[in-house]
Amino acid sequence: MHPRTFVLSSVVAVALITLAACSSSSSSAGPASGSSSGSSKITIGSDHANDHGTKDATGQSTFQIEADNDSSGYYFDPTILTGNGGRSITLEIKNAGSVQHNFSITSMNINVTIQPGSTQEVNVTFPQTGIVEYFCSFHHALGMAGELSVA
Ligand SMILES: [Cu+2]
Repeated sequence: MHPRTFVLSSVVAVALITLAACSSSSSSAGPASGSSSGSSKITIGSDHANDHGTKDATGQSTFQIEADNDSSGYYFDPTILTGNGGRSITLEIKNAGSVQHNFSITSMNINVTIQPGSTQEVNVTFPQTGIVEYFCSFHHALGMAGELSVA
């Protein structure tokens, strides 16, 4: 091997190692910067949901949640609603966004569409254990989902 060729290949090897180190560090920085911008994701069942917080409805007979959209995406606020296991509650779902949204719970046969600026009431029951997922049928794949869980 010519000495100069050897030097060149060493430089390439070092460059490749540096690239690998850069790409692994930048991929770990991605989720961290995402959560600091307030549009972090949580996993609900097998879905990824845009997380806009948790609220507790323990002891309440009605509770308002918002279906909304902004520059960060499509979401429910709160995204996680906790309450008494097995207890029924009336949710007042307000569409605070600029487009049609929907509130669906497959296991309860709930599928309600809400116009922008409107509110729809829906009776739901908290699970005894685990979670029940709710989602917007229009924006489910974009992370517009949430869950009822036991406080
Ligand atoms: Cu929606």
